[in-house]
Amino acid sequence: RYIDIDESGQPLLPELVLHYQPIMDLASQNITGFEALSRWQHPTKGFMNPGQFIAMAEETGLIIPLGWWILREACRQMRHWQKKFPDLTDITMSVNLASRQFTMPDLTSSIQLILEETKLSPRNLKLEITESTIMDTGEKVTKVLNKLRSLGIRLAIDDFGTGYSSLNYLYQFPINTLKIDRSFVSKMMIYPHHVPLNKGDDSTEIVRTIVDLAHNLGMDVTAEGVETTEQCNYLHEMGCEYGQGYYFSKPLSPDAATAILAEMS
Ligand code: G
Ligand code: G
Ligand code: MN
Ligand code: NA
Repeated sequence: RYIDIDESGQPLLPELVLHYQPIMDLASQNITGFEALSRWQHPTKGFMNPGQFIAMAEETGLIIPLGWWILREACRQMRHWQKKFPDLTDITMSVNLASRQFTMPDLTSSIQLILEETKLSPRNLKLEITESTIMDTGEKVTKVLNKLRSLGIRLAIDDFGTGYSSLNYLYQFPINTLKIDRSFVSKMMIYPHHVPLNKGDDSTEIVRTIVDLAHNLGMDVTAEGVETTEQCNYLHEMGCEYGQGYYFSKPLSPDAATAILAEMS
């Protein structure tokens, strides 16, 4: 079996749950998708931050079975929502792929099995791979990305702007979306409300440059960490297509996300 979990489909860690953060179309203000984010409610230690336990799971190798469970659960949830709300044909589920998952030799066949098992169409799945994972993977990265795209899955580069992208590579990659890291979004000094003290304090031109770069390479853009109306409007004016952040919604429990979808349809 490709996933090391018991037959009931329960995760290795019963306290692991997925929450779902809406990703909004900045023009229509509709939900275009969700990002699945892992949450670990430890029975005695309380809430554990995914930044910590994902890094630990990467070190120990546990990320492999855990990552497959996360992917399958997110696909299952999206398929469930599509059955419940038949209008949701274009909505996408974004799932983070850890570096160790991305470099697995059976990556594409395992993903294909999960899609077949959950009956989710590949066009409704978007994999988020960080800029550093993509740039650190070496020669075979283009082949892996092309294979994933040929299945019909969509691809996003996560945390864009924090790593060191080679533009020579970037333009060859079959990427659909650049996700601008939230550190750049939060440091946009938007006139006339914020006047930067020093030139380096204002990331507005970095954000504009990333948006233009993405469009010139045929990619669309999602801004992370949108927290204010001003950021939302300004990003939309710059041509950024999608936004995600506390301004729209925090990551939601499955029930809370279901309630929002019910309201929409
Ligand atoms: O949800 P939160 O902002 O606390 O997440 C912190 C970090 O953990 C983010 O970088 C996010 O991408 C990562 N993360 C959350 N869930 C997952 C997951 O299911 N898989 C992987 N690989 N990373 C995740
Ligand atoms: O690295 P990644 O993009 O996967 O991280 C997503 C993380 O960002 C999640 O842990 C989520 O909780 C967090 N997040 C989502 N929206 C916001 C926001 O508006 N502000 C801040 N500070 N964090 C956010
Ligand atoms: Mn992400
Ligand atoms: Na990010």
